[in-house]
Amino acid sequence: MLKPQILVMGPYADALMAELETAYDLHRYWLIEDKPAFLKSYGDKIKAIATRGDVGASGELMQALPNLEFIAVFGVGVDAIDVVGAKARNIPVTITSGVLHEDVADLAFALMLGIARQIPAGDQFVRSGQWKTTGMPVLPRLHGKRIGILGMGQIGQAIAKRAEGFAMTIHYHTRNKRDDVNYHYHATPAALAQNSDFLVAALAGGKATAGIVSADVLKALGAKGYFINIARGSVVDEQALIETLQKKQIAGAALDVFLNEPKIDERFFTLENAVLHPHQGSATHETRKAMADLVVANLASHFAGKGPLTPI
Ligand code: 8YV
Repeated sequence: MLKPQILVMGPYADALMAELETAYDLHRYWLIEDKPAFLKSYGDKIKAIATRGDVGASGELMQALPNLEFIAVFGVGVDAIDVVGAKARNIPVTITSGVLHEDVADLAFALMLGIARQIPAGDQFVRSGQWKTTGMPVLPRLHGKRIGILGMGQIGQAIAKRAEGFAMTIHYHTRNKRDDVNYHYHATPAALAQNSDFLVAALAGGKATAGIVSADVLKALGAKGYFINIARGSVVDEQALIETLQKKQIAGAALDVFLNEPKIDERFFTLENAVLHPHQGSATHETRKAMADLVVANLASHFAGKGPLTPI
């Protein structure tokens, strides 16, 4: 029997590519030079897209695939995918929910401690020999402070659980107040920021949340506040964030995500009050394996006629 043809949008780890290769006829979209010609010849043969949160799948591409049945995402973000178009065609979109939130929450705390206790600067301080002649400055503590979590999905809740361990007071904002959590709710992002020492973005990207961390929200966070982003670069007004950091109007920012990754705004490089990280929230061996397994399992379930396992 012929293997189903799948369009893989961006590279996966070798093990996942090899596993997919055993069951499917793979087309590596990122390596195809003449994409329009490819879509003309193969567009009607593609049954599924396997993609990543950061790479996505555009509406234009999906239109060139008339027999597309399924989209499997390696990741939880669907902001780069035409979800509305997929829904209109009854094409399920699956994500790797339930397996990456703990690691992303771990990284949020690494970043919070990294910026507040200046871990990268401390490393530099020791290596450069400065320690021999002077001491590092004394810094604000994290323990017992107020954390403001923007978004209270799986990742937000995993962050909140860790915050309990740090005896933090937990505040949050979501579009609608949740009945299933006991944290302090704020109706607007600005009100949340005003009540936060550490404001952590843990919400979905996309149009609905673009720039939700605005100049006003950063202002409300104040000169002693820190901003942490493990969500998407799009959720913050980056221009405002850079200016706010340049003018030291907040204490600092620790960022795992940016606009235009990996070619981010180079003004970030000059900011001493920022810790920068290359979008590594889910990048542990254990989680990447679980994510890969879930992509494989979702595709297998679909082609066995059993439907999606972890749809959005
Ligand atoms: C993934 C992410 O690492 O889940 C997401 O949306 O941003 C990350 O966890 C990324 O999608 C992998 O390419």
